[in-house]
Amino acid sequence: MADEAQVSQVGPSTKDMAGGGTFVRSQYAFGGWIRGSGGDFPADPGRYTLYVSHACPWCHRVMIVRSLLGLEDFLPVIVADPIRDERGWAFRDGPGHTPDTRNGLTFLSEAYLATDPGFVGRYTVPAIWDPRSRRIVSNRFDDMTIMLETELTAFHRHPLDLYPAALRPEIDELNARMYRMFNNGVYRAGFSTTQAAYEAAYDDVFAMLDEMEARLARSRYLVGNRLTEADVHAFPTLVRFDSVYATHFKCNRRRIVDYPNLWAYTRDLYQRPAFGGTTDFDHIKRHYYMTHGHINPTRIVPKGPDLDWAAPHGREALGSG
Ligand SMILES: N[C@@H](CCC(=O)N[C@@H](CS)C(=O)NCC(=O)O)C(=O)O
Repeated sequence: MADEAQVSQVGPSTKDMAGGGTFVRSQYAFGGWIRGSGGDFPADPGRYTLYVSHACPWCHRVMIVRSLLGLEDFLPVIVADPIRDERGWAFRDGPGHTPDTRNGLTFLSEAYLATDPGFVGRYTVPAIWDPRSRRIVSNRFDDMTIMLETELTAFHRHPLDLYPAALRPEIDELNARMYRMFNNGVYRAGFSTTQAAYEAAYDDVFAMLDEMEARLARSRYLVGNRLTEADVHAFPTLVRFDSVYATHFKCNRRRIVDYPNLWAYTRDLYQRPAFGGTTDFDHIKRHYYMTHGHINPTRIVPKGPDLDWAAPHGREALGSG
């Protein structure tokens, strides 16, 4: 547990809000790619460090893909303390996190300011750091999974095509909609400062969940009845939903356990090491409930819910492994 005295309560600042009380996620600063051959950032195993928080759903996607493809040795990880104060993400000892034993950073801000001394945005995870050029390669979470899947095939220890060429248009279309309505929709609901902005986000979240529930009645996976980038995008928000978003972000029309197909689908994925093994409910719950003091000023972390993640999901009958 972090030293509570030094923790302030951090939420979105006015620069994150558009007119009408709507939360707008900040834009990416660094969009470099580690390339299979050539380029500024060559594919050198063990050279780069991936900085993550286990609380963060965008980091979770990268962690899932890294594990599914067996890229752990290629891309070592340092995990931040889930409690973030106004200095941003920090690397120190605590349950499930450590000091930065690879590059010696105390705060993620040091990497941002080394890359661009004039940087004035938010210091966000996930971020990939190159110690050789002392630059952040990328903090674009949506690029990162595609980069691991398509540029680093020579290093995949578990060959698996999560982004098949024939399915890319459908995956890209669904992912863009899921991002707007669901993955970022829960944040728009939770960080809204007007009733109207909150209700518009809430309606988007549940419209998207209804659509996903209908798709998953017919098919084990979201696209092409095989595991793809679309499932990797959906899972981090689904797995956090009942523990955090339904309460903390007021997305309370239904819980995931109330949707038979979505709940079984989320368990189906959770029961695989790349999904369940990268999910840390302690970091997730302490981060949201203790870092957003404008939403939860007491910083009390709910004990529940009790969810049976090991219950049989019964989805094998829908086909594809
Ligand atoms: N890098 C992405 C966003 C990733 C992101 O928002 N990460 C959150 C954690 S889930 C973060 O690091 N926030 C730090 C902050 O807001 O100060 C972007 O720029 O849109």
